[in-house]
Amino acid sequence: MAQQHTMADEAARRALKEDLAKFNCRVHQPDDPPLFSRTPQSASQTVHWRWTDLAPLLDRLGKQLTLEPGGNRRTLRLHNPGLPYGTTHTFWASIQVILPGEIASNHRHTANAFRFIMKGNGATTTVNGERYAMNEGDLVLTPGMTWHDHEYHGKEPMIWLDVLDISLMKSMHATFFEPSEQLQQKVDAVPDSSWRRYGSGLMSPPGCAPAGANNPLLAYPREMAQTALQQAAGLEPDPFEDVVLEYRNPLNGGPVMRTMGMRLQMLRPHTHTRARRHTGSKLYYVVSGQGTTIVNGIPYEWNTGDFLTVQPWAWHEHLNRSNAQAVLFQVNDIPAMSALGYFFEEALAENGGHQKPL
Ligand code: GTQ
Ligand code: FE2
Repeated sequence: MAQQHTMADEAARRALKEDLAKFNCRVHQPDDPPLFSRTPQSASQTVHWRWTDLAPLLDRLGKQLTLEPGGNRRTLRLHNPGLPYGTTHTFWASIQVILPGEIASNHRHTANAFRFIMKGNGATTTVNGERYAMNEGDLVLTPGMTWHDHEYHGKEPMIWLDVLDISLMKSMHATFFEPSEQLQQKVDAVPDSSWRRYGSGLMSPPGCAPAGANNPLLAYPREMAQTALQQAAGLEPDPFEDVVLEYRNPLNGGPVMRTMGMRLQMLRPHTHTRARRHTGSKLYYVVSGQGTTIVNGIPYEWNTGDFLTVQPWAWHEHLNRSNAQAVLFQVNDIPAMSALGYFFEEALAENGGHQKPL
């Protein structure tokens, strides 16, 4: 009886299919994949890019690709083979190569972007009239729809990590891109005013800190970040990330961008963190040192300059078996996932069972 019922229902669904199509309607078909999965099933893969592979490729990009005014930047994109595009389902990470004397022309776009300087010193970026230095280890922001251009007058090629929330922007069908008539913007009379107001992180001028405002701070220099991380090393360690700090909006303590979060993390010698999994994606860049990240049971042995992206909802834990500190820079999409109510995390209990919620 029940089986007859099912067969009749399946036949009815098939019969409906054609009639409904005329009206741009559908019903679930017996051979359609299930609407939901019990837990996240991501096509995005865990991917490890080694510095030893990237370095010669970047060298080749620098020698063979030209930087055209008004055109694309000279970038090596970290592509996730499980996805049609992007490093993860929300962001793109690329390594930009800029040569002495070059200018990356002024433009703006809806995608939020930031740069973490990998190698070299002496470039500058101008963001809505404010000019900031780009030196190794610095983080500089280009929030969505701000005008930006970059300039470099050093001796050696310079490289930095660019991360943009392009996949998220595309899935939201909100792409705008505007090139500028001018190669570069005019720099303000006070070229770094938001740094002068908010850069200390401790204090800011009275009356200019409206609660909930967008992050006015555009530059997070290496020196201050490293000092903060060393200070944090005196705290009780985080069980999942060891010593970890988040770059913050000085006005409200929130993440520095609306869609992406950035962290600096230190794995002290001989540490082994607990395993955790969460929705959303992240990418690690190894600033210094070496270690291992175990993702769903597979060990990824990383070294200075490597990148690792972790598949959403994959168990992962970190090890540093060496005698030296390892420092990781991390970008994640937790702010976007949280804002939408899609952020979930789970810890692996000491006894191996799942413990939730965190
Ligand atoms: O430097 O403005 O990697 O617009 C991709 C798009 C960098 C940039 C990228 C961009 C930029
Ligand atoms: Fe850009």
